Amino acid sequence: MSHYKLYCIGASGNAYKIALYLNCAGLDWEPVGVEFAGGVTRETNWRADMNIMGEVPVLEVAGKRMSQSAAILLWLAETTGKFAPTQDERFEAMRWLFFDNHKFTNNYAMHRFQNCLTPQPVDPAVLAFLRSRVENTFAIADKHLAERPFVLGETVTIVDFSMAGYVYYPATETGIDIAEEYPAIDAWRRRLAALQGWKPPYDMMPVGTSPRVRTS
Ligand SMILES: N[C@@H](CCC(=O)N[C@@H](CS)C(=O)NCC(=O)O)C(=O)O
Repeated sequence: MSHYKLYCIGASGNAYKIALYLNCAGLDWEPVGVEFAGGVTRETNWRADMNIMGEVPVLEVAGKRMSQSAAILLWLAETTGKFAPTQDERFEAMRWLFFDNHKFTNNYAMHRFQNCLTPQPVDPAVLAFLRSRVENTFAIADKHLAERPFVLGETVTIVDFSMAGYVYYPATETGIDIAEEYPAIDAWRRRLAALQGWKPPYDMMPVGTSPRVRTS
C-alpha cells in the first residue's frame, strides 16, 4: 500500500494540485477514486469519515486525513522538504496561496464548471460575470509571471503546484484559451510541464467519477 493516498477525481483541479506535487516530488502515492458524480461527498457518512467540508481532495497519511489543498501542500512541504519555500519566502508563499484559493483557481474553476460541467447550459450572464473575474485575476498573474520563471522567483515551490491546478484542462472545457490570451501564464505552465513526473490531470488521476462534460 502506498504511503500517501489521495482521494480524488480526474476533473478536480484542486486534487490535481496535490497529485502533481506528489508525482513531481517522487513520493510513494496512489490516487483513490471518489464517486463524486454519484453525490457521495454530500453524504453524511462520507463527511463524517472523510471530510466535514464535503470536498475532494483528501490526503490520507498513516491514518490521518487532511483536506484543503493549500494546507496539504504546506504540510507536505514542511514534512518532506520538497518544493518548500525558504523561511524568507514564507510570507510571500502564503500571500499567493490565499490569492490562488480566493481568486486565481476559484474564478477559473467556477467558470469551467459553469461552462461545461452543469447538467444544462447556464445563463450567458453568469459566464460573462465569471469571465470578467478570471480576466482580472489572470492579468495580475500574467504580469507577475512575465518577470520571473516561477511564482516565488527562480525556484519551483508548492505555490506553483497550487496555481497550476486548473491550467492544464483543455480550453474546450474551461472556455478560456490560456495559450492565446495569457502568454506568461502559458510559458510558466510549459516550464512546469517540463518537470520530471509531470502528467496532465486526467492521466494523473484516472479514477472515481467526474461530472459529465457538456459539449453544448
Ligand atoms: N479550497 C478547497 C477547494 C476544494 C473544492 O472546491 N473541491 C471541489 C472539487 S474540485 C469539491 O469537492 N466540491 C464539492 C462541493 O463544493 O460540494 C481546496 O483547495 O481543496
